[in-house]
Amino acid sequence: MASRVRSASFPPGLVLLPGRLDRPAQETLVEALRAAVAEAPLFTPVMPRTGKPFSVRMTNCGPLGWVSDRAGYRYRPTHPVTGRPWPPIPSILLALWDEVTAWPVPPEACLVNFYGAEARMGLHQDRDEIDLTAPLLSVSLGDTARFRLGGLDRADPTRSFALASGDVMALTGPLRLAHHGIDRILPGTSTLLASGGRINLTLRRVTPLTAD
Ligand code: MD3
Ligand code: FE
Repeated sequence: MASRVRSASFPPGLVLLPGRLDRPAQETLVEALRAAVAEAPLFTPVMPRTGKPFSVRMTNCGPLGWVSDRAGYRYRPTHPVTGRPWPPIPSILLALWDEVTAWPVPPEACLVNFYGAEARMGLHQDRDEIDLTAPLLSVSLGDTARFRLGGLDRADPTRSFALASGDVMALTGPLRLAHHGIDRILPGTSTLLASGGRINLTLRRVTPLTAD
């Protein structure tokens, strides 16, 4: 297989599907996201307590959206600025979730991260979801990013690899709580977004299965 990354080097629980979305599918998705962002504008989250702004701008689709402000990290059903419900998750993403994860219930949150050339995301864990057994699905669009993956302990060794436009990554099992971050964006590596930058979409299940 002509993948850019040897999947044999990955720990169990990580599935990387390089180029899973072809260019037309990426373009369709960007159009759907433009409509979503028109309804739920990108906002700049700030760190709990310190109020330091993220370099990444965000919005969400779906019944729940992830937000961060001085009060903390949490999921909420409405946009923090407009107060309106988040727009629906684009159907192409719901289909992708079914195909790749085969999880019995749909995702509740699609976090949309927008990275300009200078944006990054420090090493962190995602643990604000109540159901930590559900998989997590990530889709990358636009400029390539250098992604860093560590272990369950912050001090565990890390590895890094590239996430390019159209790449899809699923995280399951113990890896769901691994530390991870975005070291940097490689500007000019994609023509998908006319003004450059990178979009990452993360599909998440938030509430337990039994809540359905
Ligand atoms: C590996 N976003 O929004 S997505 C985030 O590219 C976040 O924007 C990154 O980390 C981005 O929280 C990475 C891929 C991802 C998401 C969650 C993970 C990888 C993960 C959880 C555990 C291990
Ligand atoms: Fe994360």
